[in-house]
Amino acid sequence: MPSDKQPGLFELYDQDPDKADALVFGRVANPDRRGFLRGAGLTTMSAMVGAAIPFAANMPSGFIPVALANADKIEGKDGLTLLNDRPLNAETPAHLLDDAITPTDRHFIRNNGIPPEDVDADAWTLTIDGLVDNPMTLSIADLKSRFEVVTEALTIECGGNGRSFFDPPAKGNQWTLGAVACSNWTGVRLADVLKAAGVKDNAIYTAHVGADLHLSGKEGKLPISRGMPIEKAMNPHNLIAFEQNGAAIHPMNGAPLRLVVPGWPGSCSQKWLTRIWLRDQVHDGPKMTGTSYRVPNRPVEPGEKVDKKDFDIIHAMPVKSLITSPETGRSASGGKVQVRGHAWAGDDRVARVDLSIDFGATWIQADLDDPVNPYAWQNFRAEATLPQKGYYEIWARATSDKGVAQPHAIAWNPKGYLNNSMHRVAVRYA
Ligand SMILES: Nc1nc2c(c(=O)[nH]1)N[C@H]1C(S)=C(S)[C@@H](COP(=O)(O)O)O[C@H]1N2
Ligand SMILES: [Mo]
Repeated sequence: MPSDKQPGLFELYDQDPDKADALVFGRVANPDRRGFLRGAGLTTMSAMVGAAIPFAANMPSGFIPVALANADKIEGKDGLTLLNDRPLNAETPAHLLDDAITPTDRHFIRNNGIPPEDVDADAWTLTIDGLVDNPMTLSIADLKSRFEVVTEALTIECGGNGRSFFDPPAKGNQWTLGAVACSNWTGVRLADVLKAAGVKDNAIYTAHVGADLHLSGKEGKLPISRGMPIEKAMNPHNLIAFEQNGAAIHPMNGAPLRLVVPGWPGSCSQKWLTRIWLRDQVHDGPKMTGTSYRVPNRPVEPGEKVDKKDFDIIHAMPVKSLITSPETGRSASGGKVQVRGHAWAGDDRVARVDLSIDFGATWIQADLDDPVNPYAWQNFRAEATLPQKGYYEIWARATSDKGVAQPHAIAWNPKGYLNNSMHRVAVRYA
């Protein structure tokens, strides 16, 4: 059992309803009542039932709101699949990611801890400190007035996207395909802010701090704090963002301020951002050490035990594509199928996307758009002709401008990261 085992609400209530209440609702004053519905669980609970809970204090101990027990709805999100409720993790089915720019209500959620409550954007500050000449603390208004504000479409993908397909399985959120999105993000360039702070020569790594709480609820204990080498931090497409798709960032996507570090594991993109600390060593915050967001530095056999010292920190994400139409399992009424999707390639560009309807025997090259800006996913489309009635699979394979293509099989690794094997969609020509 990993020490960071994080049971969900259903699991908790099943095992120990009183403890579950204490965790979700804070201290239970009266064993027959929840007392004050407040503290750690309230934001998440309200977000999940889609409204405030005026009579929360009357809810009996060990009682799960019926709306929550059937939770498929998170306020401001549409059609996401819930993988875990504590912490909240939800992904988007592939066919709901069809838009060129992912609407906010379809952007996945990956939380490691408890999001901050009662966020006040006007009072929010970001501190830049550590190995800088001018440590500074800036409000969001300061960021807007002191630095150029830019909007870019940026792809964020969780390092564990695709984990559910690993065999033997890997522990962690069982993401299928939908822990990826490409929204429009508005903010200032991280590089501009770091330059203004004056990065000292001996700074080699960033350390990111957010305002979410560790699941234990312990004050000052961070659920996640990751960083990146200073060379990546200076990439002009990393944003300190305060808007998502032209409006406020969704509370579960990091409002009011977050990092967006496209091309690298989503974990680099700290939400609820309060501090960026520059260090003269590789950052060692939670989820930076051990085997978190690391893969073996050599090919390993499925199921192989790998020594901790043989793991490297994941940098760029691999080349990948997603078929967003047709939806898998659909019937095509005629023999023609319009195929659409997106492709992306970490720090690189996608050079081509090929599709197969005959289990990889032959391939057709899809039309592929340029990215609207670097680090936006690229849209592709093609018409596939199914020769006769029956069952088909549509496969997509992207190739980067470095000539690297998606593999057929998963390169297995113990923690189930970086699954970029080809997406397969089932279609029946009926
Ligand atoms: N403060 C904070 N930032 C965070 C996380 C978190 O739990 N807390 N999760 C990270 C991970 S693992 C991913 S994949 C992305 C997901 O961003 P999203 O939830 O907006 O889709 O946020 C990252 N930033
Ligand atoms: Mo992630």
